[in-house]
Amino acid sequence: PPTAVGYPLAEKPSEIAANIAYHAHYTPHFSPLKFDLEQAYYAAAESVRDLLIQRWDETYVHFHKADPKQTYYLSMEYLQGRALTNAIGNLDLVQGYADALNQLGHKLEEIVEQEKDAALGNGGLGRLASCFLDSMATLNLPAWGYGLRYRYGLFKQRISKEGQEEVAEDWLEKFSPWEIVRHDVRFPVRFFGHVEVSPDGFRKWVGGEVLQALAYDVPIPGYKTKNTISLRLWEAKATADDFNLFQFNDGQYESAAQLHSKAQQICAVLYPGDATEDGKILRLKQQFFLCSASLQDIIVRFKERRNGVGALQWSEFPSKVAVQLNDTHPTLAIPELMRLLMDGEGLGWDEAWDVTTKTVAYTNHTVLPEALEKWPKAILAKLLPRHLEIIEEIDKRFMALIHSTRTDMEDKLSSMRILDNSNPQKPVIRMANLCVVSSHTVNGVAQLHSDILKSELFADYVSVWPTKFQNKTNGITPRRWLRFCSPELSNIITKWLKTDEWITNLDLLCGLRQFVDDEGLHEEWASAKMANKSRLAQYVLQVTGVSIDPNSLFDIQVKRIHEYKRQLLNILGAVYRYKKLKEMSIEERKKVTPRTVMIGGKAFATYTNAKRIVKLVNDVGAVVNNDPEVSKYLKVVFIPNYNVSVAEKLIPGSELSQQTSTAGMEASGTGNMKFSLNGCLIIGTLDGANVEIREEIGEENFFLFGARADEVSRLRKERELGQFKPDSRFEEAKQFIRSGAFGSYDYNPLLDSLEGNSGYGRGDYFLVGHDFPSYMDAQAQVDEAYKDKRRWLKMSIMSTAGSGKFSSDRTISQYAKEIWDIKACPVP
Ligand code: DL6
Repeated sequence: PPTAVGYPLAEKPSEIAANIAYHAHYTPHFSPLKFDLEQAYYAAAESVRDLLIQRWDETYVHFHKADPKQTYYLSMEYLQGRALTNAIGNLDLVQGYADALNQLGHKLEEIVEQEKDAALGNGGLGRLASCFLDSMATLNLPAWGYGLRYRYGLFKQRISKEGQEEVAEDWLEKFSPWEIVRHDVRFPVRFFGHVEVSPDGFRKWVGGEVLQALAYDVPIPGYKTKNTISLRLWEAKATADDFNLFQFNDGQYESAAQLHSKAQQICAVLYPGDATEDGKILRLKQQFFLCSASLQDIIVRFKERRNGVGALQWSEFPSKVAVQLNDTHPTLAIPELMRLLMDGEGLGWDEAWDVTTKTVAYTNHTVLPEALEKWPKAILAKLLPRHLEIIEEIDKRFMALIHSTRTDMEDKLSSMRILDNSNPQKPVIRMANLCVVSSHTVNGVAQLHSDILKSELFADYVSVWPTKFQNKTNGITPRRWLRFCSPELSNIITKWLKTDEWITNLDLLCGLRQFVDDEGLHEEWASAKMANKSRLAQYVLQVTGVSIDPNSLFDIQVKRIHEYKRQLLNILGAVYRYKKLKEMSIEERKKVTPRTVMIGGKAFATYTNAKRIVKLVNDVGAVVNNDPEVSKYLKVVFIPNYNVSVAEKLIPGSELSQQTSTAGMEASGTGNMKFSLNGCLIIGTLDGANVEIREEIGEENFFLFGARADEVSRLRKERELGQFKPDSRFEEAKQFIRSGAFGSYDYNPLLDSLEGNSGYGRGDYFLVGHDFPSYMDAQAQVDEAYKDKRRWLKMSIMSTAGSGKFSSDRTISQYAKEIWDIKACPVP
């Protein structure tokens, strides 16, 4: 480990300014003599990085000396967003940087806007991983994140007349100041090849193609602590030896650099299309690449730290290493750890299995059948032949366990085993089953979700291993999602609570309840909200050209576009509202609560109905916003290219958040927590973490609608049997769209999916028709409540006051204690 660290770096504004100027000059990325916004951003970021590197090295040295048990979080996704505001916020240097940049002729608010989001994730799962890293660092926990360094993160969404268009987002185009390449950290990762057996029965995976995994580290600073941990992102590389100079000189340029191009494919994009066999192979390659590189790194560190203290004992591995699988994407870590231990370190099966199962834990993030990964056995046989052998052995031994200890469960084995042979021509590997069988702990991400896992998806396993299953309700970091994105509201909270300790102890927010009737707090609260709404209105104007009124109710739904999340309820509701406004007299309209409905989110590129929903929202907006009779009372805006930095603008200015998933289908949701923390009221179903939010903030502060999770399967059956009578408002809204009121695009296929006899054979699977009337009734309650400003403010304050439970610090403390068994290791 390095020893020469720890020279002090300047933190006064004048010294910060000098350091920024130094970087502008001596670590240039542009031609000299310019110090525009972009140059100033890079120089400022590099000066912050200096401070982080110092803390980072100290943290590494301290962890190395103290040698505590460490957690390694394996995730295919991280939605880090921007780093500058977060870093200077966590270092408590926001004012210092604002002043320093002023001295240099720039404004901090403008500089931070120069940064591109690191969007190495898709939605909630990736953002959760990023919130977790912030909490791990803040809680001084010895932990690492591992992921992939995708060249293009999640696509950039453009909205045209046709609807959504996907464009590659080149976040690394100019360079990211937030990553450090570690040229000394690289590991070989093999694909394809075959298994050789030596005369003494030793098995070895050989041949195929071998790429290098090269480490890029991103510093993750804790809030007001020295501890700065790492997010290690792997990039795939081929070497000079893999470049065929002979072929190149012979004019065969492509084949000369074949392995280089294969390496580039691995980290090109997140979730490449997997409809073809090549697409499936590429996805599995990505997953294996992450798992293999990370585990080799973890093993090297374990050996390095153990070597000084007597002989290496592999049985000690689980007392030094906890590996958390973020969903099934990194499942291959299980057979890879087995392989490295057996084939690399010479352990026997039983010893390797004991180490692996005491090390690995698995978090499930969905019950959607289409999201539960299954990979064809034939592809595994080709790409990872040794791993398939190991997986089949785990499966065989699991069956033997059931045969010998649980004969009563034998009839369940076909659905419990890892290998699904139900189609003997095309056997598949069920990744979730492999995770459950091989992990010491399995958890869901909200109480309702964990209960559903135990009573439905994993019920059979619960009867085999009753203590394996836990709940860890998700959380969000209060730093990014309140302190930094809404400084006005934060300052008010700090003033009234007489402490800023709530930033690291979010339960303290409940102290606001004692002031819920205080006029003084109401006035300040309302003025902070209005400032945030005005800022949001400016942003909306800038990105959409639509002017919205900050005095209207800001009603926001932002999340991935998916039928189960039911953005369709929202837009059908807006269509109905529009139709009624058109039918009203001028006098009647004046009594209506003016609303601005904002919807944002990306649809997966191949998900046709989701893309139709995006188009519909845009088409409705184009008509409503240009209708002079109505646009004073209703605006419908599609917010393009929703991502973390856009969320940071929307959430503080929100007043009503739509959390409308069909009950039982949203594992948790974390957007709901961010809105509630910012004093936004929720209209929502009893799904995922909504249930717990409602419990915490009080049911009188939550606009509830829709079927309960335990009613859903009966309602679906009734619908199939033709026993469903649709509400006239639902019929009217659909009919209005079908009539062409919003243009000539054919919305019939989308609307047909809501009919009992749907051409898609789903018959309104997501129960939009069933929940529509109660949704509209709840919306009417919202309109009434909003008219009473005092009542609304009280509900808003109660939402923030009741959000303490949803800090990711709480979630991570629970993981640390109840799953990982790790303890804080603060850098002195
Ligand atoms: O746990 C984080 C996040 C939850 O809040 C969401 O409810 C859940 O949908 C998401 N799950 C996934 C996995 N795949 N799918 N769908 O993204 O995890």
